[in-house]
Amino acid sequence: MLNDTIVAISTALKDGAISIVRMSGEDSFEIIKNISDLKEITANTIKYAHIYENGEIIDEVLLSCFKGPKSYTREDMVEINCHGGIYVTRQILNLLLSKGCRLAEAGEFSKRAYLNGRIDLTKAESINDLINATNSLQAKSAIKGIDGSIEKLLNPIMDEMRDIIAMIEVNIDYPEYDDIKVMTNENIKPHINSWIKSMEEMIDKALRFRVVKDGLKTVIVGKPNVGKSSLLNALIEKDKAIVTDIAGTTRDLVEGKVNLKNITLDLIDTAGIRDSEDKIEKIGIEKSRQALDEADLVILVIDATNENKEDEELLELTKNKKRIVVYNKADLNKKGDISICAKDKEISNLVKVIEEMYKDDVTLVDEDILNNERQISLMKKALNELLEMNKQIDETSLDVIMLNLEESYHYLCEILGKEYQEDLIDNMFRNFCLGK
Ligand SMILES: Nc1nc2c(ncn2[C@@H]2O[C@H](COP(=O)(O)OP(=O)(O)OP(=O)(O)O)[C@@H](O)[C@H]2O)c(=O)[nH]1
Ligand SMILES: [Mg+2]
Repeated sequence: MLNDTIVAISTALKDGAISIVRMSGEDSFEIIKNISDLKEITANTIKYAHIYENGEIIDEVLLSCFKGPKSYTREDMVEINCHGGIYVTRQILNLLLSKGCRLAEAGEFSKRAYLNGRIDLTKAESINDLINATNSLQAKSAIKGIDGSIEKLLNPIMDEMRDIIAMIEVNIDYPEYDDIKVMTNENIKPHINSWIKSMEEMIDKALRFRVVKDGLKTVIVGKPNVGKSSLLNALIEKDKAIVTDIAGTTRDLVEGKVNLKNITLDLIDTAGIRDSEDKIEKIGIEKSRQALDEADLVILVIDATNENKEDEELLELTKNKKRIVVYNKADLNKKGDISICAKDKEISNLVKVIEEMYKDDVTLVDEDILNNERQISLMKKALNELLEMNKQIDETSLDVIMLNLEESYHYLCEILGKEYQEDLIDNMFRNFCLGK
């Protein structure tokens, strides 16, 4: 039921100076008049008032009244700024519930904003992303999302697709109509190729940005005793992993998190990879290999005093991964492009290389970019439709091309949470006045 009046405590329920209880729905104004000394509602004002229960004042509040559609949900809304403190806030909530409000479900205010057409689905997602942001990149991209970045990103390509689909449709349905451009497989091809290119670019950027935004899964590998655990400890500035001079010290994966200037590394220190007969160590080495498979970035550590064939094997094993090779134990021997001394926490040149490596991806925050898994996977589906069709475009009839294009377009609409038929039909009417 969309028209019932919902209520929730919008601030964290703990002791504090102020709490906000928020109400939305058609009875909001009636209900607030019923429990307070506010008798006249003037939209978009903040009024000083008292809340009453059984004739007694229970709190002194500020009431913000928003007249729909000029409100967050597009419905009539009231925000009650009451005194913080769990008891009073709950008392006001219970009072509102007893007057006919229903307790809002999680996210229901934003859901109403979406259903009432105030925000599209990507904006609703961004509101949630902003609330859950833990670093500046996440927060910045969420703010852009709330501001409509996904719509801005998709609009040009969607406009073009919609026009082409509409033109094909007219070609098929009204072949006698001669004001319209004749559509053929040949003149559709360049459009499809350009859409494929932009979709691939959107996916690529989204994946690159997601890594820097949500944390880079960084796996430290190397043969035993090269100083992997020492490097982990130096990076996280804590003695988390056990360090000894015994080869095979680390058996389980050890995790740590470090915030560099612009990116977060989710670090995993692994068991040194070698041929081992030890049962426990073998399991650890198997885990190292799995972690390696899933890594966004691999730091391969080589002992500068003891480089041998085993390191070559690891270089081979990691050659297809995004990788940085560091030579450790610089206090004993300096070697290679990136030389560090993990024991003494001298690792600044490694940190610099990592920051440099992702510098461009970090600046993607300033662009309009797909924000999450749902959006990326729908974009992949839209792209796949075009790729499949492109393979056999020369043998395909115009109506099959149109169906495939519609399918692809449908996925783009789904990113924004739009009804695609409606969208297409609107455009048809806008561009052509057939049959008048
Ligand atoms: N001289 C010197 N010794 C180091 C350095 N880094 C680590 N070591 C020493 O190398 C030995 C092994 O260090 P770890 O960090 O445990 O090495 P690891 O690669 O994690 O070893 P495993 O867990 O057994 O695979 C310890 O005795 C460290 O003190 C360094 O920069 N210089
Ligand atoms: Mg170790």
